[in-house]
Amino acid sequence: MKMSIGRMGRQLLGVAVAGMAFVAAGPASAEMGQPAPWEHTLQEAATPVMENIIWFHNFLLVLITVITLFVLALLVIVVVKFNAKANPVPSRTTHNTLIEVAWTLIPVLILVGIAVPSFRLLFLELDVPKPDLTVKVTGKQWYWSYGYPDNGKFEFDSLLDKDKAPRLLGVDNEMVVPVNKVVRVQTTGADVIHSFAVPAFGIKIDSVPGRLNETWFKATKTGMFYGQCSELCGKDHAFMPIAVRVVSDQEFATWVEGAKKKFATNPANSYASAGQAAQ
Ligand SMILES: [Cu+2]
Repeated sequence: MKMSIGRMGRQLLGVAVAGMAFVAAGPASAEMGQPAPWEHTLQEAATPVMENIIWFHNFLLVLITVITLFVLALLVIVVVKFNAKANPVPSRTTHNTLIEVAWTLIPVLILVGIAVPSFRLLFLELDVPKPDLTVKVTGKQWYWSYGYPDNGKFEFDSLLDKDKAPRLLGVDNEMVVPVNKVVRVQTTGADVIHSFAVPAFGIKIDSVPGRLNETWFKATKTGMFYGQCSELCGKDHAFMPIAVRVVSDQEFATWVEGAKKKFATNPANSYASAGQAAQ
């Protein structure tokens, strides 16, 4: 099979153009809160924290690009202008006070410029605002359990549903939270270390046995948001997705009422019903 260079070039160009069109269309056609084909950016933000993470990411990307291009330009100048052929008699200069002060001070200023927004973001992530509700998330081999201590103390398990879309992300019982409310997530591990992560919310926190870790999110958009266990926890680590459904206040109240009844027979809830009976 012989192919002329010109024809092969045209075909390659066609493939490249089609590929680029696909990349451009990918994220636009993708649903929020889940990965998309050909995705090359971060998932669209659904919380103020994630908006800040995306801003910081883009800020650093511009900064390192400019620095890398600057260093590359210096290298090219040195290679072209000062090689033995172009510059047979080298200069004997060893010190230049101005340039030495500059190459010390400018990097310091750049680092301070990175540190300020970096620490601001860290405080935003780690300083939990006054929560509207708490969800206790327990990582287990290999599924998640969600408890609602503020809304009737029920708890339920959330397992992968193989027949549910999106593939390997759909679950039988989703975690449900109200929109525009500060949700405090308290997480622990029942057996080994797991990690609770939802990219669109900008959260990822280890679920460690014998320890209660805390994070928070305030989802500003309704819909389904997916994440995965992000700490290698055993053979089914890849099959314990996190599915969060963000709904209106009213829908949340309705769901709580239904969930209290639906999960009443869950053995994990015996402590809650015992507590209620005593009251
Ligand atoms: Cu896990």
